[in-house]
Amino acid sequence: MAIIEVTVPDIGDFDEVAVIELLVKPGDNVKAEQSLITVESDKASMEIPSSHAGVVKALKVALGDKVKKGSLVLMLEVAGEAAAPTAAPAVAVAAPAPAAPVAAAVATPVVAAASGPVEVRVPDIGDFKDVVVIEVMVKVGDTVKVEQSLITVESDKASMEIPSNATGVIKELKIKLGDKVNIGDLMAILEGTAGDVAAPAPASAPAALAAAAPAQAVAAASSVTAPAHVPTSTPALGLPHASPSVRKFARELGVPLAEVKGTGLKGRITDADVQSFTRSVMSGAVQTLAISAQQAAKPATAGGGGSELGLIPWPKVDFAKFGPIERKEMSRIKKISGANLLRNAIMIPAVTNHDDCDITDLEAFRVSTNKENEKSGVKVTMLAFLIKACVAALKKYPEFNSSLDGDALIYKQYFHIGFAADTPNGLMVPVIKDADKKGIFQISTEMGDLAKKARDGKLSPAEMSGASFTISSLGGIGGRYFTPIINAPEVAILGVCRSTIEPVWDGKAFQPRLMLPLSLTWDHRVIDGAAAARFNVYLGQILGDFRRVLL
Ligand code: CAO
Repeated sequence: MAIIEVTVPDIGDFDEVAVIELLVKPGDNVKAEQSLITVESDKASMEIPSSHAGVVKALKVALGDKVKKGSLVLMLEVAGEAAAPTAAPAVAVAAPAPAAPVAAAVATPVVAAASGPVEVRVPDIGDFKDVVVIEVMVKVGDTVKVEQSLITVESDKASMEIPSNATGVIKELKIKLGDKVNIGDLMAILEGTAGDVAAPAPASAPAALAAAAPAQAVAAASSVTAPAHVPTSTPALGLPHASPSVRKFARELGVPLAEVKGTGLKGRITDADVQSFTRSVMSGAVQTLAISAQQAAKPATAGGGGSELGLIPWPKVDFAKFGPIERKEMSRIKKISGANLLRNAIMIPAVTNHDDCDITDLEAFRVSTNKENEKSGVKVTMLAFLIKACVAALKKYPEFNSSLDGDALIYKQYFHIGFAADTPNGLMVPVIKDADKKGIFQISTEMGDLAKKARDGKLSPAEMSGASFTISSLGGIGGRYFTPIINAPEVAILGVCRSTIEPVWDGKAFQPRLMLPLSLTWDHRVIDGAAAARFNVYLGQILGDFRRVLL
């Protein structure tokens, strides 16, 4: 056994790059070529792999450290007396060119351009062939400067931005998303503005491409120096799919890229995605997992002990003094939903209106419909009718189908209805998408499927997101009324309990009618009491005579 030092190899022109990810920890068994850390400049990111197989004894870098060629990454225990050099790893980006031209290229002198059209071509990008254009960062009419990134290309090992070697206005773009490019390909034609041109273009790799340089140093790397390779931008190691500049942007804002949904090519995360995620978090529409987890980690009953709100501390009681007890950790779902419920209960000035509606005829229709369709295997419950009735009421009173966005309201023109489902692991809220476009049977079938998935713990995040209004039905269990908590960023939720036969005065006599108790909770910042009362009355009218849905 021998302990060797693994250091950062020649990483081209990168003087000092930040460590943005630690991919291993002490005690880990690593293979030769396994990536150890990810480093990043503003133009490229790359992984530094191990040159040997062994066990990590000590990490010598921390997140945020700046490293350069020769910096110690970690101590590795390797088999054998002396660590035998490993063959230069098969780094797909290895470029045969010596390091010198790259360094020279970075220092490319900028010279005055002749006025008139200037062709901007793909420079020497090392061994890369047929790399795909995954992002075009400029458009015709844009003024670009030397070194400004024009496109991002991606191979299976790297993503990198390709900058302009000239200053000017883009007259023509010669590439588009999805194109495959090689050295020398024409990217754009600029109208030079008596500006600058870096000479000579194709042969010189610009700074952004220095990411390809580390591989050039591989052959020269000592036996204990880890060769570098440029990482794939596919999230093989849990890395989100994003270009280095987007990663940098996200890091500056503190945005967890793993939680951002990419809308670019192949789900790639763009600057706009990071901005829109930031806006959603700021408006309260989205909560990062880190914040959810922080809240969940606090005592759920105490909601963080109360100190944040200036309340007296939550009582601490030694229950065992009073009798036998058993302590059980809450499920993950309960912790996360608890944190969300607590926020919603505290943050929303919520009011609940209770009402009853006559569903005698609808129940008779439901029972006869189920009888007629006994063989189909689809059973219709009152909840399917409630979803349809709510859609009609949401159309009539659109503020119930809205969300607050700062001082504005977002009126949703879709009707995605969440329904609370009781599962062994806790409360989950699957969503019937586009309920306005679906019939009662389809809604019932989807509800059955989603409720089963919820109970089996198989609901996907997509199946639980996007609701514009939620219904919580305890009708199958019992009870009279309750005060459901709004599922932010929605602004209202309907609670339903078990229907019972009640004596209802018809002007002459009491009649036995089947009455359904409704509890509508609404956000008083958005909805007024009168609107809530009208919503319930209208809902009752529809449930009382379902033909009104057609009106
Ligand atoms: N009044 C009277 N009976 C009702 C009723 C009502 N309002 N709603 C449902 N029922 C009946 C159904 O018709 C069914 O009767 P049969 O067994 O005779 O056919 C029975 O109650 C069971 O219904 P169900 O609960 O299986 O079906 P559903 O469509 O009403 O609800 C679901 C589905 C997934 C929402 C439900 O199973 C569930 O999980 N409910 C709990 C929701 C919850 O926990 N809410 C609280 C959230 S806040 O903590």
